[in-house]
Amino acid sequence: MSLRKDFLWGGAVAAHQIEGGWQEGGKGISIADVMTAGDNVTKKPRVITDGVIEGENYPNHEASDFYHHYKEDIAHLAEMGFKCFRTSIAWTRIFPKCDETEPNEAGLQFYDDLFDECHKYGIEPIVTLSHFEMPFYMAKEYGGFANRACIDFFVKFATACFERYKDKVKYWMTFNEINNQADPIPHHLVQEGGILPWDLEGKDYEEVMYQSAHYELVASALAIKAGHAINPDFKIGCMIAMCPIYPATCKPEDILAASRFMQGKYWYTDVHVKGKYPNWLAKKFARKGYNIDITEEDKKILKEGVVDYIAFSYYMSYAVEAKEDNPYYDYREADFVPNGYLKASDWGWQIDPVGLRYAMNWFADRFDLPLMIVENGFGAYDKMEDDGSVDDSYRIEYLGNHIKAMMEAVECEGIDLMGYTMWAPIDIVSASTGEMDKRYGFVYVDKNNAGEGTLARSRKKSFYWYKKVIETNGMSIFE
Ligand code: BGP
Repeated sequence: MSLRKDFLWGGAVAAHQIEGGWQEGGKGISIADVMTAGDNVTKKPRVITDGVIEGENYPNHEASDFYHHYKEDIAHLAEMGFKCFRTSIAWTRIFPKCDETEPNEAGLQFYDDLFDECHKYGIEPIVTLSHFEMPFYMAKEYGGFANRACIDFFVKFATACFERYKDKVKYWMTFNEINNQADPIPHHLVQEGGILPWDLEGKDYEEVMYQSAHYELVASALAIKAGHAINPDFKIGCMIAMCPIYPATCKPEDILAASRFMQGKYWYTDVHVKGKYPNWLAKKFARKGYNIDITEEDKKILKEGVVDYIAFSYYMSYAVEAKEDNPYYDYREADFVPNGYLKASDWGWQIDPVGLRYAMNWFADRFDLPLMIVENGFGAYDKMEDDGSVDDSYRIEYLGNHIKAMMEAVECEGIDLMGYTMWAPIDIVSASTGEMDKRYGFVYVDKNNAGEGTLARSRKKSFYWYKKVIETNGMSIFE
Protein backbone atom coordinates (compact mmCIF):
# COMPACT_ATOMS: atom_id res chain seq x y z
CA MET A 1 0.00 0.00 0.00
CA SER A 2 2.07 2.92 -1.08
CA LEU A 3 1.00 6.49 -1.63
CA ARG A 4 3.51 8.72 -3.39
CA LYS A 5 6.26 10.01 -1.10
CA ASP A 6 5.23 13.62 -1.63
CA PHE A 7 1.56 12.83 -0.94
CA LEU A 8 -0.23 15.99 0.14
CA TRP A 9 -1.76 15.13 3.51
CA GLY A 10 -3.69 17.94 5.08
CA GLY A 11 -7.03 19.54 5.78
CA ALA A 12 -9.40 21.97 4.13
CA VAL A 13 -11.50 24.95 5.18
CA ALA A 14 -13.15 27.91 3.50
CA ALA A 15 -12.52 31.54 4.39
CA HIS A 16 -16.11 32.41 5.23
CA GLN A 17 -16.58 29.38 7.48
CA ILE A 18 -13.47 29.93 9.59
CA GLU A 19 -12.17 33.50 9.39
CA GLY A 20 -14.74 35.81 10.92
CA GLY A 21 -13.40 39.37 10.90
CA TRP A 22 -16.18 40.15 8.49
CA GLN A 23 -15.53 43.89 8.56
CA GLU A 24 -11.80 43.92 9.24
CA GLY A 25 -9.13 45.22 6.91
CA GLY A 26 -11.64 46.89 4.60
CA LYS A 27 -13.51 43.66 3.83
CA GLY A 28 -16.83 43.99 2.01
CA ILE A 29 -20.03 42.06 2.74
CA SER A 30 -20.12 38.63 1.11
CA ILE A 31 -23.13 36.46 0.40
CA ALA A 32 -22.09 34.35 3.41
CA ASP A 33 -22.42 37.44 5.59
CA VAL A 34 -26.14 37.69 4.83
CA MET A 35 -26.95 34.04 5.65
CA THR A 36 -28.58 33.43 9.01
CA ALA A 37 -28.05 30.36 11.18
CA GLY A 38 -30.18 27.28 10.63
CA ASP A 39 -30.69 24.36 12.99
CA ASN A 40 -30.60 20.61 12.41
CA VAL A 41 -32.84 19.82 15.39
CA THR A 42 -35.74 22.10 14.51
CA LYS A 43 -34.92 21.84 10.77
CA LYS A 44 -34.88 25.62 10.57
CA PRO A 45 -33.16 26.49 7.28
CA ARG A 46 -30.61 29.24 6.72
CA VAL A 47 -32.21 32.38 5.33
CA ILE A 48 -30.59 34.82 2.92
CA THR A 49 -31.47 38.37 3.96
CA ASP A 50 -31.36 41.49 1.84
CA GLY A 51 -28.30 42.95 3.53
CA VAL A 52 -27.25 42.62 7.17
CA ILE A 53 -30.30 43.05 9.40
CA GLU A 54 -29.87 44.03 13.02
CA GLY A 55 -30.83 41.37 15.55
CA GLU A 56 -30.33 38.42 13.15
CA ASN A 57 -27.77 35.73 13.92
CA TYR A 58 -25.14 35.60 11.15
CA PRO A 59 -22.71 32.85 12.18
CA ASN A 60 -20.09 33.67 9.55
CA HIS A 61 -19.46 37.14 10.95
CA GLU A 62 -17.23 35.76 13.66
CA ALA A 63 -17.05 32.10 12.65
CA SER A 64 -14.02 30.52 14.43
CA ASP A 65 -12.21 33.86 14.42
CA PHE A 66 -9.30 32.45 12.43
CA TYR A 67 -8.62 36.02 11.34
CA HIS A 68 -7.17 36.57 14.81
CA HIS A 69 -6.24 32.96 15.68
CA TYR A 70 -4.55 31.82 12.48
CA LYS A 71 -1.07 31.55 13.98
CA GLU A 72 -2.29 29.27 16.75
CA ASP A 73 -4.36 27.26 14.26
CA ILE A 74 -1.54 26.78 11.77
CA ALA A 75 0.72 25.72 14.65
CA HIS A 76 -1.83 22.98 15.50
CA LEU A 77 -1.82 21.80 11.89
CA ALA A 78 1.97 21.78 11.89
CA GLU A 79 1.97 19.72 15.07
CA MET A 80 -0.09 17.09 13.25
CA GLY A 81 2.51 17.13 10.47
CA PHE A 82 0.31 18.71 7.78
CA LYS A 83 1.97 18.86 4.37
CA CYS A 84 -0.69 21.18 2.98
CA PHE A 85 -3.59 23.37 4.02
CA ARG A 86 -6.51 24.13 1.72
CA THR A 87 -8.32 27.39 2.29
CA SER A 88 -10.00 30.01 0.15
CA ILE A 89 -9.44 33.69 -0.39
CA ALA A 90 -12.44 35.78 0.62
CA TRP A 91 -13.17 37.69 -2.59
CA THR A 92 -14.53 40.62 -0.52
CA ARG A 93 -11.19 41.11 1.26
CA ILE A 94 -9.57 41.70 -2.14
CA PHE A 95 -12.40 43.41 -4.02
CA PRO A 96 -15.01 44.42 -1.39
CA LYS A 97 -17.72 45.13 -3.97
CA CYS A 98 -16.34 43.47 -7.15
CA ASP A 99 -16.15 46.39 -9.58
CA GLU A 100 -13.30 48.39 -8.00
CA THR A 101 -10.31 48.90 -10.27
CA GLU A 102 -7.64 48.26 -7.62
CA PRO A 103 -7.45 45.43 -5.07
CA ASN A 104 -7.58 46.15 -1.35
CA GLU A 105 -4.05 46.05 0.05
CA ALA A 106 -5.04 45.10 3.61
CA GLY A 107 -6.88 42.05 2.28
CA LEU A 108 -3.95 40.96 0.13
CA GLN A 109 -1.61 41.42 3.08
CA PHE A 110 -3.71 39.14 5.31
CA TYR A 111 -3.22 36.22 2.92
CA ASP A 112 0.47 37.05 2.48
CA ASP A 113 0.83 36.69 6.23
CA LEU A 114 -1.23 33.51 6.31
CA PHE A 115 0.72 31.84 3.49
CA ASP A 116 4.03 32.89 5.09
CA GLU A 117 2.87 31.31 8.32
CA CYS A 118 2.11 28.06 6.46
CA HIS A 119 5.49 28.04 4.70
CA LYS A 120 7.23 28.62 8.02
CA TYR A 121 6.24 25.02 8.86
CA GLY A 122 6.68 23.61 5.35
CA ILE A 123 2.91 23.55 4.81
CA GLU A 124 1.89 24.07 1.18
CA PRO A 125 -1.13 26.36 0.83
CA ILE A 126 -3.80 25.08 -1.58
CA VAL A 127 -6.19 27.83 -2.55
CA THR A 128 -9.77 27.96 -3.77
CA LEU A 129 -10.62 31.28 -5.38
CA SER A 130 -14.38 31.20 -5.01
CA HIS A 131 -15.77 29.16 -2.15
CA PHE A 132 -19.37 30.33 -1.50
CA GLU A 133 -18.27 33.87 -0.59
CA MET A 134 -18.65 36.20 -3.55
CA PRO A 135 -19.44 39.86 -2.91
CA PHE A 136 -23.03 40.52 -1.87
CA TYR A 137 -22.82 43.70 -3.93
CA MET A 138 -22.11 41.62 -7.03
CA ALA A 139 -25.12 39.44 -6.29
CA LYS A 140 -27.44 42.35 -5.60
CA GLU A 141 -26.36 44.92 -8.17
CA TYR A 142 -25.31 42.61 -11.01
CA GLY A 143 -27.41 39.50 -10.40
CA GLY A 144 -24.42 37.22 -9.79
CA PHE A 145 -23.23 34.83 -12.47
CA ALA A 146 -26.51 35.05 -14.35
CA ASN A 147 -24.88 38.22 -15.70
CA ARG A 148 -21.99 37.95 -18.18
CA ALA A 149 -20.38 41.03 -16.59
CA CYS A 150 -19.37 38.91 -13.60
CA ILE A 151 -16.93 36.92 -15.73
CA ASP A 152 -14.60 39.92 -15.83
CA PHE A 153 -14.98 40.59 -12.10
CA PHE A 154 -13.89 37.04 -11.33
CA VAL A 155 -10.97 37.10 -13.75
CA LYS A 156 -9.78 40.40 -12.27
CA PHE A 157 -9.99 38.93 -8.76
CA ALA A 158 -8.23 35.70 -9.81
CA THR A 159 -5.49 37.61 -11.64
CA ALA A 160 -4.84 39.86 -8.63
CA CYS A 161 -4.40 36.73 -6.46
CA PHE A 162 -2.23 34.90 -9.00
CA GLU A 163 0.07 37.90 -9.37
CA ARG A 164 0.37 38.58 -5.69
CA TYR A 165 0.93 34.97 -4.58
CA LYS A 166 2.75 33.61 -7.62
CA ASP A 167 5.72 32.54 -5.50
CA LYS A 168 3.73 31.42 -2.46
CA VAL A 169 0.90 29.31 -3.88
CA LYS A 170 1.25 26.60 -6.51
CA TYR A 171 -2.06 24.71 -6.25
CA TRP A 172 -5.30 26.54 -7.06
CA MET A 173 -8.96 25.77 -7.66
CA THR A 174 -11.38 28.14 -9.38
CA PHE A 175 -14.95 27.45 -8.12
CA ASN A 176 -15.78 25.24 -5.16
CA GLU A 177 -18.36 22.52 -5.85
CA ILE A 178 -19.53 24.25 -9.01
CA ASN A 179 -21.87 21.33 -9.72
CA ASN A 180 -23.93 21.56 -6.55
CA GLN A 181 -26.12 24.03 -8.39
CA ALA A 182 -27.64 21.02 -10.15
CA ASP A 183 -29.74 20.61 -6.99
CA PRO A 184 -32.56 23.12 -7.17
CA ILE A 185 -32.08 24.50 -3.68
CA PRO A 186 -31.87 28.33 -3.61
CA HIS A 187 -28.97 28.31 -1.14
CA HIS A 188 -26.93 26.35 -3.68
CA LEU A 189 -27.53 28.88 -6.40
CA VAL A 190 -26.58 31.75 -4.13
CA GLN A 191 -23.50 29.97 -2.76
CA GLU A 192 -22.22 28.69 -6.09
CA GLY A 193 -23.51 31.33 -8.47
CA GLY A 194 -24.23 34.43 -6.38
CA ILE A 195 -27.88 34.46 -7.45
CA LEU A 196 -30.24 35.77 -4.78
CA PRO A 197 -33.47 33.84 -4.19
CA TRP A 198 -35.72 36.80 -4.94
CA ASP A 199 -34.04 37.22 -8.33
CA LEU A 200 -35.21 33.72 -9.19
CA GLU A 201 -38.90 34.48 -8.78
CA GLY A 202 -40.89 33.72 -11.92
CA LYS A 203 -37.87 32.12 -13.57
CA ASP A 204 -37.01 28.53 -14.36
CA TYR A 205 -34.39 27.52 -11.79
CA GLU A 206 -32.68 25.14 -14.15
CA GLU A 207 -32.41 27.59 -17.02
CA VAL A 208 -30.89 30.24 -14.75
CA MET A 209 -28.54 27.64 -13.31
CA TYR A 210 -27.28 26.50 -16.73
CA GLN A 211 -26.63 30.10 -17.75
CA SER A 212 -24.86 30.95 -14.51
CA ALA A 213 -22.78 27.77 -14.60
CA HIS A 214 -21.77 28.54 -18.20
CA TYR A 215 -20.51 32.01 -17.32
CA GLU A 216 -18.64 30.55 -14.35
CA LEU A 217 -17.05 27.92 -16.56
CA VAL A 218 -15.93 30.62 -19.01
CA ALA A 219 -14.63 32.69 -16.07
CA SER A 220 -12.77 29.65 -14.79
CA ALA A 221 -11.20 28.96 -18.21
CA LEU A 222 -10.10 32.59 -18.61
CA ALA A 223 -8.63 32.57 -15.10
CA ILE A 224 -6.71 29.37 -15.86
CA LYS A 225 -5.25 30.93 -19.00
CA ALA A 226 -4.27 34.05 -17.04
CA GLY A 227 -2.79 31.96 -14.22
CA HIS A 228 -0.63 29.86 -16.52
CA ALA A 229 0.67 33.01 -18.18
CA ILE A 230 1.64 34.43 -14.77
CA ASN A 231 3.32 31.24 -13.57
CA PRO A 232 3.57 28.22 -15.89
CA ASP A 233 4.20 26.01 -12.85
CA PHE A 234 0.77 26.71 -11.39
CA LYS A 235 -1.50 23.69 -11.07
CA ILE A 236 -5.06 24.94 -11.39
CA GLY A 237 -7.91 22.53 -10.87
CA CYS A 238 -11.68 22.37 -10.83
CA MET A 239 -13.56 21.34 -7.71
CA ILE A 240 -16.49 18.96 -7.98
CA ALA A 241 -18.88 17.80 -5.25
CA MET A 242 -18.89 14.06 -5.83
CA CYS A 243 -21.76 12.02 -4.39
CA PRO A 244 -21.96 8.94 -6.62
CA ILE A 245 -25.49 7.98 -7.65
CA TYR A 246 -26.11 4.23 -7.62
CA PRO A 247 -29.03 2.39 -9.21
CA ALA A 248 -31.59 1.38 -6.58
CA THR A 249 -31.76 -2.12 -8.12
CA CYS A 250 -30.34 -4.01 -11.11
CA LYS A 251 -33.50 -3.28 -13.10
CA PRO A 252 -32.16 -1.92 -16.43
CA GLU A 253 -34.15 1.31 -16.14
CA ASP A 254 -32.62 1.96 -12.72
CA ILE A 255 -29.14 1.37 -14.16
CA LEU A 256 -29.83 3.82 -16.97
CA ALA A 257 -31.31 6.34 -14.53
CA ALA A 258 -28.16 6.16 -12.40
CA SER A 259 -25.95 6.70 -15.42
CA ARG A 260 -28.04 9.63 -16.68
CA PHE A 261 -28.21 11.16 -13.21
CA MET A 262 -24.42 11.00 -13.01
CA GLN A 263 -24.34 12.95 -16.28
CA GLY A 264 -26.80 15.47 -14.85
CA LYS A 265 -24.69 16.13 -11.77
CA TYR A 266 -21.17 15.80 -13.22
CA TRP A 267 -21.20 17.32 -16.74
CA TYR A 268 -19.41 20.34 -15.28
CA THR A 269 -16.30 18.13 -15.07
CA ASP A 270 -16.52 17.45 -18.84
CA VAL A 271 -16.43 21.16 -19.59
CA HIS A 272 -13.61 21.86 -17.13
CA VAL A 273 -11.48 18.96 -18.33
CA LYS A 274 -12.33 18.51 -22.02
CA GLY A 275 -13.30 22.10 -22.74
CA LYS A 276 -16.61 21.20 -24.32
CA TYR A 277 -20.21 20.36 -23.52
CA PRO A 278 -21.46 16.79 -23.83
CA ASN A 279 -24.00 16.19 -26.63
CA TRP A 280 -26.85 15.18 -24.34
CA LEU A 281 -26.89 18.66 -22.83
CA ALA A 282 -27.50 20.39 -26.18
CA LYS A 283 -30.38 17.94 -26.70
CA LYS A 284 -31.76 18.79 -23.29
CA PHE A 285 -31.56 22.56 -23.87
CA ALA A 286 -33.50 22.08 -27.15
CA ARG A 287 -36.11 19.81 -25.54
CA LYS A 288 -36.68 22.21 -22.65
CA GLY A 289 -36.59 25.31 -24.84
CA TYR A 290 -33.71 26.76 -22.83
CA ASN A 291 -32.01 29.63 -24.52
CA ILE A 292 -28.52 29.62 -23.04
CA ASP A 293 -26.08 32.28 -24.20
CA ILE A 294 -23.04 30.26 -25.30
CA THR A 295 -21.02 32.03 -28.01
CA GLU A 296 -18.41 30.64 -30.42
CA GLU A 297 -15.82 32.74 -28.59
CA ASP A 298 -16.90 31.11 -25.29
CA LYS A 299 -16.40 27.67 -26.82
CA LYS A 300 -12.88 28.61 -27.88
CA ILE A 301 -12.08 29.91 -24.39
CA LEU A 302 -13.38 26.72 -22.78
CA LYS A 303 -11.03 24.67 -24.97
CA GLU A 304 -8.05 26.83 -24.14
CA GLY A 305 -8.60 27.02 -20.38
CA VAL A 306 -8.82 23.40 -19.30
CA VAL A 307 -7.79 22.32 -15.80
CA ASP A 308 -4.57 20.63 -14.67
CA TYR A 309 -6.15 18.31 -12.14
CA ILE A 310 -9.53 17.29 -10.74
CA ALA A 311 -10.20 18.11 -7.12
CA PHE A 312 -13.34 16.78 -5.52
CA SER A 313 -15.17 16.53 -2.23
CA TYR A 314 -16.63 13.26 -1.05
CA TYR A 315 -18.99 12.80 1.89
CA MET A 316 -21.73 10.36 0.85
CA SER A 317 -23.51 8.52 -1.95
CA TYR A 318 -27.08 8.42 -3.25
CA ALA A 319 -29.28 5.84 -4.96
CA VAL A 320 -31.87 6.49 -7.66
CA GLU A 321 -34.98 4.71 -8.87
CA ALA A 322 -36.31 5.20 -12.42
CA LYS A 323 -39.69 6.94 -12.38
CA GLU A 324 -42.29 6.81 -15.15
CA ASP A 325 -42.90 10.54 -15.05
CA ASN A 326 -39.21 11.18 -15.80
CA PRO A 327 -38.83 9.52 -19.22
CA TYR A 328 -35.59 11.34 -20.14
CA TYR A 329 -34.04 10.50 -16.76
CA ASP A 330 -33.46 14.15 -15.99
CA TYR A 331 -31.50 14.71 -12.79
CA ARG A 332 -33.83 15.47 -9.89
CA GLU A 333 -33.57 14.73 -6.21
CA ALA A 334 -37.17 13.53 -5.99
CA ASP A 335 -36.11 10.22 -7.58
CA PHE A 336 -33.52 9.45 -4.90
CA VAL A 337 -34.25 6.57 -2.52
CA PRO A 338 -32.50 5.63 0.73
CA ASN A 339 -29.79 3.01 0.42
CA GLY A 340 -30.69 0.20 2.81
CA TYR A 341 -27.07 -0.92 3.02
CA LEU A 342 -25.84 2.32 4.54
CA LYS A 343 -26.12 4.13 7.85
CA ALA A 344 -26.33 7.92 7.98
CA SER A 345 -24.89 10.71 10.13
CA ASP A 346 -27.09 12.79 12.43
CA TRP A 347 -27.57 15.12 9.46
CA GLY A 348 -28.81 12.27 7.26
CA TRP A 349 -25.61 12.00 5.16
CA GLN A 350 -25.19 8.35 4.16
CA ILE A 351 -21.84 6.91 5.18
CA ASP A 352 -20.20 4.99 2.35
CA PRO A 353 -16.40 4.54 2.22
CA VAL A 354 -16.65 2.17 -0.76
CA GLY A 355 -18.28 5.02 -2.66
CA LEU A 356 -15.03 6.96 -2.45
CA ARG A 357 -13.15 4.19 -4.24
CA TYR A 358 -16.00 4.00 -6.75
CA ALA A 359 -15.81 7.77 -7.31
CA MET A 360 -12.05 7.71 -7.85
CA ASN A 361 -12.45 5.00 -10.46
CA TRP A 362 -15.32 6.86 -12.08
CA PHE A 363 -13.18 9.97 -12.57
CA ALA A 364 -10.10 8.01 -13.64
CA ASP A 365 -12.08 6.12 -16.29
CA ARG A 366 -13.27 9.31 -17.92
CA PHE A 367 -10.54 11.86 -17.48
CA ASP A 368 -6.81 11.42 -17.83
CA LEU A 369 -5.81 13.80 -15.06
CA PRO A 370 -4.48 13.46 -11.52
CA LEU A 371 -7.07 13.59 -8.76
CA MET A 372 -7.03 15.30 -5.40
CA ILE A 373 -9.53 14.58 -2.61
CA VAL A 374 -9.97 18.04 -1.15
CA GLU A 375 -12.85 17.39 1.25
CA ASN A 376 -13.94 14.34 3.20
CA GLY A 377 -15.10 14.41 6.77
CA PHE A 378 -17.66 13.62 9.40
CA GLY A 379 -19.94 16.29 10.83
CA ALA A 380 -21.01 15.21 14.32
CA TYR A 381 -22.09 16.46 17.74
CA ASP A 382 -18.97 16.30 19.93
CA LYS A 383 -19.02 16.25 23.70
CA MET A 384 -16.27 17.85 25.72
CA GLU A 385 -15.65 16.01 29.01
CA ASP A 386 -14.96 17.77 32.32
CA ASP A 387 -11.23 17.18 31.87
CA GLY A 388 -11.33 18.97 28.50
CA SER A 389 -10.95 15.83 26.38
CA VAL A 390 -13.15 14.96 23.39
CA ASP A 391 -13.48 11.30 22.44
CA ASP A 392 -14.45 11.46 18.75
CA SER A 393 -13.86 7.81 17.91
CA TYR A 394 -16.75 7.94 15.38
CA ARG A 395 -14.74 10.52 13.39
CA ILE A 396 -11.66 8.32 13.51
CA GLU A 397 -13.75 5.43 12.24
CA TYR A 398 -15.27 7.46 9.39
CA LEU A 399 -11.98 8.96 8.24
CA GLY A 400 -10.07 5.72 8.71
CA ASN A 401 -12.49 3.74 6.57
CA HIS A 402 -12.41 6.38 3.84
CA ILE A 403 -8.63 6.66 3.84
CA LYS A 404 -8.44 2.88 3.60
CA ALA A 405 -10.76 2.89 0.56
CA MET A 406 -8.69 5.69 -0.96
CA MET A 407 -5.47 3.73 -0.50
CA GLU A 408 -7.06 0.63 -2.00
CA ALA A 409 -7.99 2.63 -5.12
CA VAL A 410 -4.38 3.79 -5.43
CA GLU A 411 -2.90 0.37 -4.75
CA CYS A 412 -5.35 -1.87 -6.60
CA GLU A 413 -6.48 0.37 -9.46
CA GLY A 414 -3.41 2.59 -9.86
CA ILE A 415 -5.34 5.82 -9.45
CA ASP A 416 -3.12 8.89 -9.77
CA LEU A 417 -3.86 10.72 -6.52
CA MET A 418 -2.04 13.89 -5.46
CA GLY A 419 -3.36 14.34 -1.97
CA TYR A 420 -6.06 14.19 0.65
CA THR A 421 -7.29 17.17 2.63
CA MET A 422 -9.94 16.17 5.12
CA TRP A 423 -12.74 18.60 6.01
CA ALA A 424 -12.17 20.47 8.31
CA PRO A 425 -9.26 20.20 10.78
CA ILE A 426 -10.55 22.96 13.03
CA ASP A 427 -14.22 23.28 14.03
CA ILE A 428 -15.94 25.82 11.77
CA VAL A 429 -19.40 27.02 10.74
CA SER A 430 -21.37 24.51 8.65
CA ALA A 431 -22.04 25.73 5.11
CA SER A 432 -25.44 24.10 4.76
CA THR A 433 -26.90 24.76 8.21
CA GLY A 434 -24.80 27.59 9.66
CA GLU A 435 -24.31 25.56 12.84
CA MET A 436 -21.14 25.47 14.94
CA ASP A 437 -22.31 22.25 16.57
CA LYS A 438 -21.91 20.32 13.32
CA ARG A 439 -18.26 19.69 14.04
CA TYR A 440 -15.62 18.19 11.77
CA GLY A 441 -12.39 19.17 13.49
CA PHE A 442 -9.38 17.53 15.08
CA VAL A 443 -9.24 20.77 17.04
CA TYR A 444 -12.26 21.73 19.13
CA VAL A 445 -13.34 25.37 19.12
CA ASP A 446 -15.25 26.47 22.20
CA LYS A 447 -18.31 28.04 20.60
CA ASN A 448 -21.88 26.81 20.21
CA ASN A 449 -24.79 27.39 17.84
CA ALA A 450 -25.91 30.42 19.82
CA GLY A 451 -22.48 31.96 19.28
CA GLU A 452 -21.46 31.56 22.95
CA GLY A 453 -18.01 30.39 24.00
CA THR A 454 -14.42 31.50 24.54
CA LEU A 455 -13.15 30.42 21.09
CA ALA A 456 -10.43 28.48 22.94
CA ARG A 457 -8.86 25.66 20.93
CA SER A 458 -8.19 22.13 22.23
CA ARG A 459 -7.06 18.84 20.71
CA LYS A 460 -9.55 15.99 20.27
CA LYS A 461 -8.65 12.28 20.26
CA SER A 462 -8.62 12.33 16.44
CA PHE A 463 -5.82 14.93 16.50
CA TYR A 464 -3.30 12.35 17.70
CA TRP A 465 -4.72 9.71 15.38
CA TYR A 466 -4.33 11.84 12.24
CA LYS A 467 -0.79 12.83 13.25
CA LYS A 468 0.11 9.15 13.13
CA VAL A 469 -1.67 8.65 9.80
CA ILE A 470 0.45 11.39 8.25
CA GLU A 471 3.66 10.19 9.93
CA THR A 472 3.23 6.71 8.44
CA ASN A 473 1.95 7.92 5.04
CA GLY A 474 -1.36 6.21 5.78
CA MET A 475 0.01 2.85 6.90
CA SER A 476 -1.17 3.22 10.51
CA ILE A 477 -4.72 2.70 9.23
CA PHE A 478 -3.90 -0.98 8.76
CA GLU A 479 -2.50 -1.54 12.26
C1 BGP B 1 -19.09 21.06 1.14
C2 BGP B 1 -18.56 22.48 1.12
C3 BGP B 1 -17.91 22.93 2.36
C4 BGP B 1 -18.35 22.25 3.63
C5 BGP B 1 -18.75 20.80 3.48
C6 BGP B 1 -19.52 20.23 4.65
O1 BGP B 1 -20.26 21.02 0.40
O2 BGP B 1 -17.62 22.67 0.09
O3 BGP B 1 -17.93 24.33 2.40
O4 BGP B 1 -19.13 23.01 4.40
O5 BGP B 1 -19.49 20.56 2.34
O6 BGP B 1 -20.83 20.69 4.62
P1 BGP B 1 -21.53 21.28 5.90
O7 BGP B 1 -20.65 22.39 6.36
O8 BGP B 1 -22.84 21.77 5.43
O9 BGP B 1 -21.62 20.17 6.86
